[in-house]
This record gives sequence, C-alpha cells and structure tokens, in this order.
Amino acid sequence: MDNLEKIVSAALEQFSRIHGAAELEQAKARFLGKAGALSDLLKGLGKLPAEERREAGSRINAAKDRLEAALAERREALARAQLDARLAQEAVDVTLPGRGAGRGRLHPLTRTQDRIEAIFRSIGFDIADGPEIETDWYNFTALNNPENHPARSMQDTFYVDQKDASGRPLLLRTHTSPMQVRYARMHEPPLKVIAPGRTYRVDSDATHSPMFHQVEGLWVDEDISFADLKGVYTDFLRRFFETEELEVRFRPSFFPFTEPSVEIDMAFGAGPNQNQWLEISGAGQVHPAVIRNFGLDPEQYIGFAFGSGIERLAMLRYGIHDLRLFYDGDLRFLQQFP
Ligand code: 2U9
Repeated sequence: MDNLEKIVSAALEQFSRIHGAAELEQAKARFLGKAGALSDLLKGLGKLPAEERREAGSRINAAKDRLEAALAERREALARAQLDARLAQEAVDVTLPGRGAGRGRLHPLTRTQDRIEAIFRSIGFDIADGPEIETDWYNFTALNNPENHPARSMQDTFYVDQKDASGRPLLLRTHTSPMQVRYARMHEPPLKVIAPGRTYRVDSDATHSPMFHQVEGLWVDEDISFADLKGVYTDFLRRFFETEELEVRFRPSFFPFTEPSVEIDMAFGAGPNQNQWLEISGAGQVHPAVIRNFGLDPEQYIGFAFGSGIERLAMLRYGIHDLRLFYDGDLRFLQQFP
C-alpha cells in the first residue's frame, strides 16, 4: 500500500502545478477515472486476503476523498485567479475625468455661405435653393450651351441613371444657374436673386473637388447696366473681405450664357505681394437667348449675372491654402472656426 501514498502525493503535486481547467480535468481522469491509478488499486483488492481487503478498501476510499477535495479546492482557486485577472484587465479608473460631449459648430463653408447670403439679402437679393439633380434642359440648354459643348460630356459631368420626361439623362448640376432659370420662370421682373449651393463636376486634385459650392447671382430689370452689376459686386466683395479700399477690375472673357462676359479680379496681398490681381468671379450680361428661356422679351429686359466659388472666397478670407481641408473632417482644422 506504499503505492497508495505515492499515487496520492503525485496527484496532489500535479494538481497544484496545473493552471488550466481542462488540464485539471485530464489529471483527474488519470487518477480517479475508470482507468485511473486509484481504480487500478481498487480492482486489485480482490486478490488480497479478506482481513486486509477491508482496511485497504477504506484507505483507498479515504485517498479518493482527499483527491476529490484537493481537486475541488484547485478548481476554485483557478476560477478565482481567472476572475481576478479579468477584473484587473477590465478595471475602470472611476477617478478619471469624463470625456464630455464635444459641442459641434458650423462648417467654415456653411459660415461663408451664411455670410454671403446676409450681405446679398441686405442689398435686396432673394435667396433661391433647389434641386441638385437637374435636367439637361435647365443645366445646359436653357443657358445657351451648344449641343456639342465639351461640358456636356461624361468626362466633365456626372450623369444619373435616370431620365427626364423627354428621355434625356438627368445629371448633377454643374453650376447653380439652373436654379436661377427656375426662379426667373416662376417670378415676375424685376428679379434680384442669388442661388448658393452644392455643384458637381468630374474633376479632382489639390485645387478641384468633384463637389464644390457656388454662389451665382441674377439681376433682371428694364433699365439696369453693367455699372449696376459692378457696383453691387464691388460692394459685396468689400463687405465680404471687410476692406473698404478693396480694388476690383473687370476683364473681358467668354461664357455661353452671358454676352458680353467678364472675369472679375480683386487686388490682394500685403507687403511684397501687395496689389496682386486675383481672379475671384465671372460675370456678364445675360445672353438674349437665356432671357427668352425665362419667358421674357430680351428687347424689354436686360439681365446681369455673376458666379463665384464659395470655397475660393472662404480660402481667401481665412488664408486656407489647400481645398481638401474643407472635406477631410479633421477637427484640428474645423475647430479653428469658432
Ligand atoms: C443665369 C444666367 C447666367 C452666372 C455666371 C460665371 C459667369 C462664372 C464661375 C465662377 C467660379 C463658376 O464657381 S466657378 O467655377 N462662374 O464665371 N457665372 S456668369 O451666369 C448666369 C447665371 C444664371 C440664368
């Protein structure tokens, strides 16, 4: 029976070294299972003389009880250790300050658009807002764009997988002018309106984004002139940039929807860069064909229009050098506009 003591101490020693629950159950099988070391001893009892059998049997049973108790204790210790480890790992430092819910703010482009709207509203312009998915007629035809104009190509314009009533594919507006055509067809002159909003062109690099913002203005009346356009737009720029002395010049240009057309430059810069001319907008007298598409007689009515990129206005006002900063959603940039 010396063997029994050896088995018990081997079992106790093994149990104490085990750290996994599955391993512990395997060790249990080795000692207490059907083919385990203790069962082997029990099976050997039959060979003993009757007087020894009783005592040996009770010693084996006592050993079995000890091992069961040791196992239970070890199981409990392992479960406790596992729980302790998990608690340590998932510990929450309740003394840390909370993260707080950050307060949102308006995007710099939204602020710029709001500012532009406020200035134009104060000089009597209405604000028009409308669809970003347009028909070919409102976006191109009504604006005197020839049928084969490159702007109409898939390389320049995003087309939508849907057609309008006349079977022509719909598109993402490439400027906000179609909204002014809609406005002009819905209102009686005199018309004074700006159309700010999102526009789309197939173009993407450091200075072009496939989605960008424009503000276009339209003024239609019976007896206005280029001088009125010049006055209004110069006043707008001076108020937008908060510089009374801001110089503005008009240079001849070409657009299909205006004739004559101009490019508007403003003097910009400080120190050695003083009085650099920067192109800021386009403008012109609305083409007679476009006036006719408003349902008006170009002999009676004259129109002036202008268009500017809101990103460009915001970049100049705030000194932003990369267009992509507007769309990255980086809080380090956005939080600089309180
Ligand atoms: C109607 C008729 C004419 C709007 C105009 C421009 C000139 C122009 C560009 C400036 C920078 C677009 O954002 S940009 O790339 N725009 O140069 N826009 S005249 O003319 C109109 C508008 C509406 C009915």
